[in-house]
Amino acid sequence: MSLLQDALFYGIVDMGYVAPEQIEEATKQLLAGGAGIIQLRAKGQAKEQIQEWAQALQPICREAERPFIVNDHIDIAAEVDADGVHLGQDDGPLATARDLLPTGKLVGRSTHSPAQALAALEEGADYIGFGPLFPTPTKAGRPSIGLEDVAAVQASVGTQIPVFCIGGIKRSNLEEVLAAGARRVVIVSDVLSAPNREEAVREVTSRLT
Ligand code: TZP
Ligand code: MG
Repeated sequence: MSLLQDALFYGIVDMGYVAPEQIEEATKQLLAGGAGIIQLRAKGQAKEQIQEWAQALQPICREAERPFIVNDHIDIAAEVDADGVHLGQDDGPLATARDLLPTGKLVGRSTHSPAQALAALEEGADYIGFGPLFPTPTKAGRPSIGLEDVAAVQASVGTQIPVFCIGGIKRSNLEEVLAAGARRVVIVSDVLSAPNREEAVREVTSRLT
């Protein structure tokens, strides 16, 4: 299993952008392009359906030796032996996930300010998402936070755990995100909507090293 520490690009298989019949292919494309970690995100879908998808993706990620994370659902992560779970600010304490998952599983947290980033570190998060940096249809309604705090969060929290910048990042604005101090990114819609997803991810990962 590759280490979370090695992951510079965090791929999200977001079912808002992936047709159900393409879920395995899309996951393989993100992995082939160099995604260092994969999350299944399926907002508004029935739990039975999410578990079925998670069950399908777990062996693909295991085979590729990259961590597989389930968004929101600790019980599904446990059930399919995922490598961890990702929780938002309103998804309860990280300790709940620690209690319900075997030792060594990853627990990530979404954060939207430097204070939340620090709180997540203190709560024991294995990594954080930090954003949305820019407005994004993938998380409509969540105010964007801009680039001004990226360098400080990377220089503080980012020396302890991986900080993945997220939200409205595209190949076309990646340069300014990196110039602002980001080291690791999540890009969802721009790569999932690309005509060649693997190529799109490869372009991103080649610029992150
Ligand atoms: N959390 C903060 S922004 C976001 C999530 C899940 C969406 C990122 O998607 P995109 O399409 O890369 O803006
Ligand atoms: Mg959540």
